[in-house]
Amino acid sequence: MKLARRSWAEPFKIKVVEPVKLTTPEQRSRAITEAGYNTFLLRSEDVYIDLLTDSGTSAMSDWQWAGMMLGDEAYAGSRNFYHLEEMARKYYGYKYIIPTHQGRGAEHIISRVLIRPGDVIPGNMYFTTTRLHQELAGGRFVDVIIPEAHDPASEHPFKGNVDLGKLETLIRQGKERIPYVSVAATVNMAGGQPISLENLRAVRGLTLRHGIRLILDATRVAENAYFIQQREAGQAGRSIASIVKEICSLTDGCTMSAKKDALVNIGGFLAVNEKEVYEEASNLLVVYEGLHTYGGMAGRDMEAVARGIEESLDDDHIRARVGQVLYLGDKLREWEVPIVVPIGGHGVFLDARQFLPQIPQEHYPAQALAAAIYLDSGVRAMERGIVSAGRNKETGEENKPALELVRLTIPRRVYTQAHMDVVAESVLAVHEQREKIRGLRMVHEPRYLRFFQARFEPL
Ligand code: P70
Repeated sequence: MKLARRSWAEPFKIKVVEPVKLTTPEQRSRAITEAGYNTFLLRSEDVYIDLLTDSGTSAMSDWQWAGMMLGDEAYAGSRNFYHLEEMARKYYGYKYIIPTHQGRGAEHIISRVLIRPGDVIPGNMYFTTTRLHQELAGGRFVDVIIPEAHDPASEHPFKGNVDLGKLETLIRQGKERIPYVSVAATVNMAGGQPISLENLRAVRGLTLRHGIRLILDATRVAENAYFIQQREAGQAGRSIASIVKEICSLTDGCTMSAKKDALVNIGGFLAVNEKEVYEEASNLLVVYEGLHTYGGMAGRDMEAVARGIEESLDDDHIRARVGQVLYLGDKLREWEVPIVVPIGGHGVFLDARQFLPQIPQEHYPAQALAAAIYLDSGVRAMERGIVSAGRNKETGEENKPALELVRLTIPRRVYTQAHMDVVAESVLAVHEQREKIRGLRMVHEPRYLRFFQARFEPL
C-alpha cells in the first residue's frame, strides 16, 4: 500500500507541561450556571481544553523565555524596546513603532488621532474592539466586505476581500469624511478569512487615487499570508515573511495585537509611516498607555514580542499552526457538522443557525451552543453572533448579524492532535443531541462589549 505522507507536523518538541483538569458533568453544570451561561465568566480551572481564544494563550518558545530574563526594566529607553522596534521595522516595514499594552490600546490611539466626529470608516467587516474605538472617537464603521463573507457556506477562497464597488460608492458620497479605510488580515468575525494580495492592491490603488489612508489590522497577518501562499495565483513559492512585508507595504500603518500571531501572552503596537501621525500618537500614548519606549509593557514583555515576531513568520511554524486548525475543521466537516467554510486560520467556526434551527436569533443560539459544548466535555468556546454584535449606536436596537457562530479557537503550540480529536468528538456528540438544546434569555447586559460580562438563563 502506498502511504500518503502527511503535509505538516509541529516543528518543535515539548519541554514543559501544564496539567489540565478533567471535570464531572455535575461540576460543569454548576460552573456554567454560576457563569450565567457565558463562557467568558467560567474559571479557567473548570475548563479542560480552552478554545475560548487564541489571544495571549500561545506557548512561548525557550528562546522567548530566555529573552524574558533579559528584560531591561528601565522606565525609559529599555533595550528591549529598541529590539522590538528593530524587529517590527524589519518584518513589517513601517517607520515608526509605538508600543501598546495590547491591540485595543493601539486601536484607541489611532482612532483618537485620525477620526473626527461624523467620520465614516469603511472596513472588511467589523471587529468588536476596533469598531467600538472608532465609535468612541465619533466615527461610524461601514462594512464593505464582499457579500460572500456573510454566507457561512460560500467557498470563496478570499472571503476577507473588500467589495471595491461598495467602497467606491462610499468614497463618492464624501471622501472628506473618510479618515482611513480599515483592513483586517485575516478577518476574525468572518471566520478567520483572508484578504487576497490582488484585492489589497486594488484597494490601495483606489484609496491612493482619493488620498485616503489605509490602516491594517495586522493581528493575524502571518496566517493571512499563509492562505495567500497556498491559494493565490503566482504566490506559491514565496516565503510567509515576504508576503507579510508586501501586505504591510500596501498600507500606511497597522494596529497589532501581538497576543495572536506574535506568540506572546501580552503586548501590541501601533505602527505608522507619517511623522505627524506618529507625534500625535506618541503624545496620546503617554496619557493612556505609558512612555513611548514601553507603552504598557514590561521590558521582558517587549523582548518576548521581538523574538515572537521572528518566530511567527517562519514557514514551518505557520504551516503547522494552520494545519492543526484545518485538521480539526476537516474532521467536523467530514462528520457533517455545519461549520464556516473555507476553514479559517485561527479556529473552526460552527454555524449555530444551521446547528440549532429551532432557536431564533433573539434567543442567542450561538451562546447556547457554546454552553452546551462546555457541558458535554469541558471544552470552552466563544460566542460570535448576536451577543457579540451588540446594539446599534443610534437606535439602540440589537444588531442582528448574518453570521451566528461559535468559535473553537486554537491557541498556538499548546494542544495536541489528541486534544483536537476530543474536541471534534464532543462537538459531534452535542450535534447528535442538538434538538434538546434550548435558547437563552439575557438577564444582565453591560453597556460596552456586552459579550464579555453578560449573563443568561435558560428559557
Ligand atoms: C480574540 C481576541 C482581539 C483582536 C482581534 C483583531 C482582529 C484587534 C483585537 C484586539 C480578543 C477578543 C477581543 C474582543 C472580543 C473577544 C475576544 N481578539 N483585532 O479572541 O486586540 O485583544 O490585544 O486588545 O482579533 O479574537 P487585543
